[in-house]
Amino acid sequence: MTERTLLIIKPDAIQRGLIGSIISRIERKGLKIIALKMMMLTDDYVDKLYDIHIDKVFYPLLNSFIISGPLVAIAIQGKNCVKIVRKLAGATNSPDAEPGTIRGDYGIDLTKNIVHSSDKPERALYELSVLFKEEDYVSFDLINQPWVE
Ligand code: FUP
Repeated sequence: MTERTLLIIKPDAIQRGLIGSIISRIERKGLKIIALKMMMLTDDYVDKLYDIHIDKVFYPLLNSFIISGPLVAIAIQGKNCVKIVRKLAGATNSPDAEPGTIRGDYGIDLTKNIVHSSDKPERALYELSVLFKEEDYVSFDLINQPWVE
């Protein structure tokens, strides 16, 4: 199967009206969005999404931030999309993120860092499975970009 990844527009970015700006960067890059939804997560979902961080000292702060408001979850499909979306997002710690990246342009904080993006293809499939069902994915061709799978 072609690679898929998850991008989450986090509650801080929603509050600041950045949904459109972030989605337009994905489109401008030429990536293919195959599912998209706005949702409020409960504790259980955040525990699943961030299972690898559940025992870390920063986890309670991260969890309460993620449930503090709505977020937008976006499934993206295409060759190398995990790496490409990570590059677009920029470094996790916003002050370290390069200008031109999403966090470099919009973020100043580590926890409230605007977006989440999966770091590996296998991890992406797991994270996507927490938020999407298989039938949520739309199958279509980008007719102006026949090279996008
Ligand atoms: P990333 O791979 O970019 O999602 O980053 P990490 O897996 O390292 O961290 C997951 C989330 O935890 C990040 F969005 C930021 C947050 N975090 C903190 O809030 N405090 C920390 O000390 C480390 C990470």
